[in-house]
Amino acid sequence: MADEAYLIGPAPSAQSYLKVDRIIDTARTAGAEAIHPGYGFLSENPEFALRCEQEGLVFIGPTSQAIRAMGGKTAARSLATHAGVPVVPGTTRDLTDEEVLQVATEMGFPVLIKASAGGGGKGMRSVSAEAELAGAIRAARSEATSAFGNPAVYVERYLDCARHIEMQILADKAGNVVYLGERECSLQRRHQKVVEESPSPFVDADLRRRIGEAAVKLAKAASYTNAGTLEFLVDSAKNFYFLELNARLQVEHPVTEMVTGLDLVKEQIRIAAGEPLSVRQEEIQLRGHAIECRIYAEDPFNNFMPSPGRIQVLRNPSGPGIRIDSGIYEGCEVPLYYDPIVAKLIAWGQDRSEAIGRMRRALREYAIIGVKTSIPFHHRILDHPQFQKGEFHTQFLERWLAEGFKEESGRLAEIALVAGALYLHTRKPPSPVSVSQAARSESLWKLAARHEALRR
Ligand code: MV4
Repeated sequence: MADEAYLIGPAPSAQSYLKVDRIIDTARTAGAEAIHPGYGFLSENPEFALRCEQEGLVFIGPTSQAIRAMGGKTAARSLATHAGVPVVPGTTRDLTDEEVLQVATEMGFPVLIKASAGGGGKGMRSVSAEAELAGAIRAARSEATSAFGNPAVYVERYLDCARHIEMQILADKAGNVVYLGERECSLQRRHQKVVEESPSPFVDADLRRRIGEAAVKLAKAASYTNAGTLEFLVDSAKNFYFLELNARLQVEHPVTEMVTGLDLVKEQIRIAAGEPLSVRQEEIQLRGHAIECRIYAEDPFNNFMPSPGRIQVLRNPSGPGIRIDSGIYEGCEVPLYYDPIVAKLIAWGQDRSEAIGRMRRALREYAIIGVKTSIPFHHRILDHPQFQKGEFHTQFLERWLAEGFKEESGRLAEIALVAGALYLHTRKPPSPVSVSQAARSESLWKLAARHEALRR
């Protein structure tokens, strides 16, 4: 869909997408005025934002200073504390191993050891008793060193069974800051989000206003500009605690776009161009409910193993309230080099139940053949009574998966497709045994994919 394309280097991101010089050179070659950094790669890299500033290119995001100030978790925590925004009880400086023990003992278990330079759950270890402490410190420091090149850690009280709620903000260069409502992001597996929604079924108007005002206060204290997301934990008593600020547009921003009617990338570009926000706080209305399913090319029935390969058949769902942000097409190759997300399926409805209904229908219509996807997993989540009641928390998915997650019921549509392929191939009704064997055979998938009758 791009008007122009430039080669930035070989497929591995360390030799292309993460090479600051290559990106700057390419922007020069293309005659670009500005760079939108996307969600990953260099999007929260203060050196990259600084290089853009120095080269006279507009970085569509916060200033390098603001990115740097929010990149350190302990610094962000003390900024929040000074701004009067509640944080999870814990330390605001880096600790030695002895200090970790001392703080944990004073605070009482369970505690969470977190990488000071980190974010997104990397270098994070929960500890429920003193005996586990030494091992957890070692693991957290080593993960922090390889991920961030910095072994520093600090300690927070571990909030079990809390909700992970994030608040979207926009801030222009004139100092206007607005909040655009929350996203419920508690459904995660190994710190990968699986389903997000807005509004959160757990957040009422009063809590939304209190979290929103806290987010605006913190953004102003940090002289933050452009789009940003503040992560909070909310406990069952509806106390909220600031966790970290993500200084970029996030993958799940479409659910906020669907309920606010705003185009967040357009707002980002306006802000970067020095224009004021297009809306005032009192003009922002949250309408209806939106849910996003992140479609990953991985096998939910085989421990979520990445499943690269060629997309043989692709049929996108459509209809009222359905949006797909996707990077795949029939015949394309899903590479192993990058994050396995291949599409985002978003459903909007007048209320949560209509959004769920539309999402379930769209998931049924979605046909991706050639790679395994998380679609059957999404069916199971949307069918779960606790999801439907809106009663879940950050531990929900991991605990449910630990109980065992069975293959059969989620695979009915795929098994029907294989049965159809077998029938067309042999002109005989296939036996259940041959279908279930065939469903595990790659060559049959390819056969099914080639059958024109089935494609239609
Ligand atoms: C926490 C927490 C509980 N207590 N901090 C995960 C990503 C990072 N941004 C912050 N995260 C969390 N921090 C305290 N003090 C729970 C999470 C968390 C989580 C933890 C385990 C399994 C899934 C999770 C999903 C979202 C947030």
